[in-house]
Amino acid sequence: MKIVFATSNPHKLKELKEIANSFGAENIEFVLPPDGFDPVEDGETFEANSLIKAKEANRLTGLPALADDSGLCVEALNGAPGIHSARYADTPQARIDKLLNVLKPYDNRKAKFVCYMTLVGENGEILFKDKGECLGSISKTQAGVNGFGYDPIFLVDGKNGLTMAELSEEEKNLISHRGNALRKVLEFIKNNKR
Ligand code: ITT
Repeated sequence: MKIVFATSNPHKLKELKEIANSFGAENIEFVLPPDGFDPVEDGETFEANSLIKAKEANRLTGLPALADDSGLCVEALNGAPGIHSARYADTPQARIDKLLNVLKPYDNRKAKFVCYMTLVGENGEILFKDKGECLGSISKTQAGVNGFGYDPIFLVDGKNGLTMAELSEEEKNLISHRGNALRKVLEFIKNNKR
């Protein structure tokens, strides 16, 4: 089956394909939305924004569509940057620098990555939605070059002080918010034989 993955973020697509392959979902072909895909993400939650993206990709293609709305939620900042993670500052490095700076006065560094996925069918109807999380904390300095976004400052719980960017792709996908969310979607698809 063909599913359009409602994203403009190439890092998400790469991870999605790797997670799907290791799940054994070779029967699913993920394609990207056409040029002009630029949904207005004006929802107030990850859930709302993932539905907006999935519906827009479905509208443009007539295909079933899957969207990932994700971000980093920091406890001491009441969940910020949260749904604004992609727009917290102008570049990935500026976003990291800003967060490290804002968090300087705080002892509580607890944080989590959240990924909300929504799958809509050919007619735009919601087939499945669920979320995945990955718990950790924000480091004081950045480390590692793998992954993307905030990975170099996210210390993964249970990984002996390693940041997400110091894990291999396979290790990240096994424990990441995206991996945890996508495996639920793939289970749903498998059980519903679509
Ligand atoms: P699309 O909306 O086109 O899918 P986007 O990057 O704008 O791409 P989001 O609105 O969902 O996507 O914002 C997600 C942001 O959260 C992303 O740009 C990163 O800054 C951060 N993020 C999400 N998952 C991450 C991960 O696995 N590692 C590091 N940062 C992540």
